Amino acid sequence: MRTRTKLSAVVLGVVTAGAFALSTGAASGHGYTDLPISRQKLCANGTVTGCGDIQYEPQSVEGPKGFPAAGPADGQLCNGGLSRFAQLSSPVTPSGGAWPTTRVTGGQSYTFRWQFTAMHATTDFKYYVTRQGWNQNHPLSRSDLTLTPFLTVPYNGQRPPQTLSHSGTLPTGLSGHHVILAVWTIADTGNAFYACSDVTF
Ligand SMILES: [Cu+2]
Repeated sequence: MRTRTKLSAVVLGVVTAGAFALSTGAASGHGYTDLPISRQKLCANGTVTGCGDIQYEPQSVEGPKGFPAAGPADGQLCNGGLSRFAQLSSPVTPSGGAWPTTRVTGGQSYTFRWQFTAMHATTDFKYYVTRQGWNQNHPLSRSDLTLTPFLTVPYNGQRPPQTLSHSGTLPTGLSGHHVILAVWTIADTGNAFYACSDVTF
């Protein structure tokens, strides 16, 4: 009897640990930008079709943090290094068309917006943009980007609200199609969330 009690306590402990692992795993993906609208949100709202799994979980583009020194490999920046979301890094949509763009103006203020399904403790938000003359015919790589962010929003380990907006000035000297790479760096894990938005300056 004593043995059985002990055993069930052990079993209960294992089940609890398992449930905990499951819940932290499920919490692994949790935020995306919708201003300017990101590729994952365009897939989720049906504007771009045939995207695969990302249409059901636009918040899940989670990869290693530390970009640009670390982070996802070149060619996988827009999908956070996750092969099942590789469509996000393709220079064209799954049907072969151009990614829809948001019109923006260099030198003017823009209000960026994130939607979160899990409000993780946050180090900061950083925004990068492609250089003039970037290679638009391959998956986005470091060589395409100005590797100094044009906007950094420190967050000091706080948890953001469900919807977070912040403003910054868009860089000057750019024209035509560009990609803004938004990076949400988590304070208490080794990860960050990535979102690419196509814009026209
Ligand atoms: Cu999460």
